[in-house]
Amino acid sequence: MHDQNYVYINGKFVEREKASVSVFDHGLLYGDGVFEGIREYSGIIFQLKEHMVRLYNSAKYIRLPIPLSMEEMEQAIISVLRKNNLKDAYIRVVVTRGAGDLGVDPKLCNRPNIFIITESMESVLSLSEPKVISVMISSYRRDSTDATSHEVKSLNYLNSVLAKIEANEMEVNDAIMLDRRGFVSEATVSNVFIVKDGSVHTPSGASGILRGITRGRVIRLCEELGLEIKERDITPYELFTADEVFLTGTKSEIVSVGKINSVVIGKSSPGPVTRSIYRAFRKAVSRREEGVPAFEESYAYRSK
Ligand code: PXG
Repeated sequence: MHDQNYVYINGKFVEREKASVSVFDHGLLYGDGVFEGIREYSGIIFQLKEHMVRLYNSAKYIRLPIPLSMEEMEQAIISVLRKNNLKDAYIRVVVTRGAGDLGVDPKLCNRPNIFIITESMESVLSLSEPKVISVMISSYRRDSTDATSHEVKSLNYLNSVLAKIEANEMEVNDAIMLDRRGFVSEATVSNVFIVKDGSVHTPSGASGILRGITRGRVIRLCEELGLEIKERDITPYELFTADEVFLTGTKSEIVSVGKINSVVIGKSSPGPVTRSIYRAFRKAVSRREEGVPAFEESYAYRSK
């Protein structure tokens, strides 16, 4: 960890240990807010524009007006990476409803809080092969699209936290949740892909997934690699009998699933299609055109 790490809070840099918000913040009291998890690889903020669009759409859905323009938010992210001199980092952008009273009504919260936390993070993509993990099917169903939908990247993550606790109790790495209908949805903080007979399949928005930025990039990579890719409903049977299963997410990047419950997936993990997607993703992450550079002068943050 960087020994002088600053957090951006509402336009100011605050030392990590001193960074705090009110106990009356509805983000804390009710999970009322939105966030993004973003990666910077070799000074390039990977898919920054896509993350910004998702953040502002999440905020729109929960009727939370963000008091910064998208451009100002990008500049704020760049400023804190520069301040902490981080070239390979994980970036957490959080916008909460702000302080109100103890009631649930957000009307009394008139000043959203914006904070940006950055940490140095090495990529697992330095490994030549994807990591292999074991997962379980969670007994918790994914929140549906007409409930606290994970299409919104909100601070309301209890559904994932409970599934993760269950995975910890069962001594596996993660849990895959099914949607209300019984189709495969997603893992706690990553999207699911299966490979069958050389083609790639991933659940669609109908199963209440967060439309992951990594998922989106992997779908395009499949197209670039000439692989057939389909977004559709996937049954637990198809998951267990797939040739390969892998998960995608900003933090975990691409990981291969070797076992679900006690069932071994495919012939070997990681399988050949997962490996080729992983290799292509590895090449993509630090390409200049895949994101926004944090350390080029034209993007310099001008503090007032
Ligand atoms: N589904 C959910 C529910 C998520 O929270 C993803 C999929 C993957 O999306 P991206 O855009 O990252 O490809 C996420 C990712 C973590 C962490 O520790 C990740 C997320 C949220 C909180 C923590 O990896 N979101």
